[in-house]
Amino acid sequence: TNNTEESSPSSSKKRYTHQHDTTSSHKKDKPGIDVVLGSQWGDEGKGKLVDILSQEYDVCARVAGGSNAGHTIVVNGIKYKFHLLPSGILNEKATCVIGNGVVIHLPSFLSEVDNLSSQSGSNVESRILISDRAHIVFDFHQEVDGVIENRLGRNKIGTTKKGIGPAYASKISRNGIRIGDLKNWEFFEMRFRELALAHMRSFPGLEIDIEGQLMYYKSIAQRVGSMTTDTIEYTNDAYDMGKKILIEGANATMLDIDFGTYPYVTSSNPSIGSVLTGLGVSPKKIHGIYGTTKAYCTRVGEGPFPTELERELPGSIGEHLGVVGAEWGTTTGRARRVGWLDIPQMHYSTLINGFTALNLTKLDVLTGLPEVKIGRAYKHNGKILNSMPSCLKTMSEIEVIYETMPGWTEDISEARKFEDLPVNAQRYVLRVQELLGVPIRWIGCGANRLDMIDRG
Ligand code: 2SA
Ligand code: GDP
Ligand code: MG
Repeated sequence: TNNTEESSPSSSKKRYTHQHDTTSSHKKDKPGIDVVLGSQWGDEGKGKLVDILSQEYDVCARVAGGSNAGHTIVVNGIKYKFHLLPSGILNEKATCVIGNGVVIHLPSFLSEVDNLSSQSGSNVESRILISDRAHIVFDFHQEVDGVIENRLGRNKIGTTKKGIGPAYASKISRNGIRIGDLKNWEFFEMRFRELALAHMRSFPGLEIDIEGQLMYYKSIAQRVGSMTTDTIEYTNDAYDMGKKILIEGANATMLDIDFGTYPYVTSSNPSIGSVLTGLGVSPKKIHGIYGTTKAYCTRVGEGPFPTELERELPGSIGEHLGVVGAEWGTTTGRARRVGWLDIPQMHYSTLINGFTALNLTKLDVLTGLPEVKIGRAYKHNGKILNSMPSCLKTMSEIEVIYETMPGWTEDISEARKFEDLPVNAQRYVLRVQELLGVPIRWIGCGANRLDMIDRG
């Protein structure tokens, strides 16, 4: 069974009876928890790094967001797309945890599990643990997401319509329903009826088949229950046992409800804070914080994007980045907006997350451009800005000062060492590293698992 209460009673007890376990002999050897985060507006290629790194980890966890996220991984030419499953699921030795900070649409989750089980021919389900405290996204949350977007009209956020905002709204307004509630059917049923009725009252015209939904949830309750556990206990026990834990960030810092370009953001905290609030671990346990950064920039959905380029113009740089980079949403298929790398934005993201190393992805997409630009500074009303403006109006009026570097034409997909890169590509990477003051450890040279330079 996956149930922590049954599988590790001694370790749970130990934590409460010996709160200050500083004598533990393996303490100094503990590897700590490493985190992969999105540093821009998402789709930087977090999934690929998590897939590669996860081979070395025992536990791989998701801590925020829901099925809005889309992580594409290419292994031996086979494409895998994950939304709720952590990308570490491809490592058959890893246990995957879906933390309390995640919001879960169970029909999507179960079909993702079933698809991967048949695709991989292995029992994926036995390696998944879902937090009993994670909130449920219902079908009506998804419908409401669409209704709200329609109401906003031209001011729409451009959400994925996966019900993320409405589900977090239920959570924050304290009438949400959690995965663990499925283990107590009467309570679940009562809460579901109340929540559904409240939504029908707030959104006239919204129809919810309450009895049909209850039948569905009753039919899956046992299956979900077998994956449900107290993941706080599980994760902290795993840490105490010296197991290596990797966290896969979903979405990204500029989409953070607090730090992003509000209101054009998602409804969670996809930056470093979600590791603590979305999994229940102490910051003392965090070790590596790996920021994933595209060698250029993309954004899907509405909202400010200072370094944006025109994508639709035939023969333009924007078209090159969009087409060569295959920049279409993993979840919705929407064309992603594209632009140059934005240093002020990256400074802001580095400040918030404290990256210990960067993963610079999709460098290969810049190949063939005669010149490569870097957004170096923001100017507003003739003055250079020293911080990220919070005001949308200011953001939309920003002028970006660029630095231009010569491009390269050589194919870099086979590069496996930094020295394999053409000199101009090396210069670009080193310049970005210099501007950000964070070591660029990994460099992405293609979509495949192996197309990566690790500078160690
Ligand atoms: P939501 O659905 O409420 O979270 O949308 C709010 C904003 O957050 C953006 N968002 C994303 N941005 C980039 N990638 C995401 N995942 C998919 C992908 C997106 C897709 O991997 O490509 O397929 O379109 C993601 N999820 C949410 C969203 O665009 C809104 O701006
Ligand atoms: P995530 O949400 O951050 O995990 O990123 P997505 O999977 O949504 O989008 C990144 C896309 O870029 C995926 O299609 C990846 O297969 C692809 N990708 C990742 N790294 C590289 C790279 O270095 N080069 C190229 N060409 N593609 C990459
Ligand atoms: Mg994505």
